[in-house]
Amino acid sequence: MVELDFEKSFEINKNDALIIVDMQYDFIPGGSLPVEEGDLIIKGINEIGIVFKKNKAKIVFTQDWHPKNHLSFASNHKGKSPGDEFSSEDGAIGPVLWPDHCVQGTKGANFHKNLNLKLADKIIKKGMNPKVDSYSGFQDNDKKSETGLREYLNSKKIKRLFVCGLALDYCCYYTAMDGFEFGYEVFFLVDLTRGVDVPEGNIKTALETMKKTGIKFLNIESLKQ
Ligand code: VGL
Ligand code: ZN
Repeated sequence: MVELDFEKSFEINKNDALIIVDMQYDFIPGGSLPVEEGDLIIKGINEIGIVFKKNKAKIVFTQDWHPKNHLSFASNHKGKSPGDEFSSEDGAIGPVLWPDHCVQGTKGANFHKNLNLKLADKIIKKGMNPKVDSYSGFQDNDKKSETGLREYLNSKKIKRLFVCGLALDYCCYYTAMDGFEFGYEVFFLVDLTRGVDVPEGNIKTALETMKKTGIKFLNIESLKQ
């Protein structure tokens, strides 16, 4: 395990944003790219959502939203299977290929019905370019185009980000790292995320890298008030 120091008690304010990453059917057990225990974090996310709302913070949901011909899908590469290593030169796709997931307009791309969508101030869709993946809620993997998240947060004068959702070692990780790079103070809500751990050890590496970078860690208890 990675040793994490948790911040203690916390007051949320109007310059904070809760970023709820990819809480869609395909990432939840029963979906096509299921994250183990992904369903178990829904209740806690709704609970802290109320705390953020009460304190006038903003709440953003991200949504993985791929066309059917997306090149992150193994099915779009001859002879490849989900989980196979694959990296395009510019970092646009990889380091592995995925099963088809979150295809626009399918049930798998929908937010889970138990998620309180009334909390959403903004929904950011990502991963629409068939040739480029977008793990981060901020921008494409090749860093050539942004999703509009940064513009939105800046227009609301957001200073601190609180990241939760799926999957810990992909979309949550990249969103948190970009948030830090873009100058926000970033808190990772560890017990409100779950990871895929592909390749094995990836969750540990993600946590270590975030810790080294200066991202802080919080658990639900420090936010409930
Ligand atoms: C994700 C893999 C592929 C995620 C999205 O939401 O973490 N992972 N697309
Ligand atoms: Zn995806």
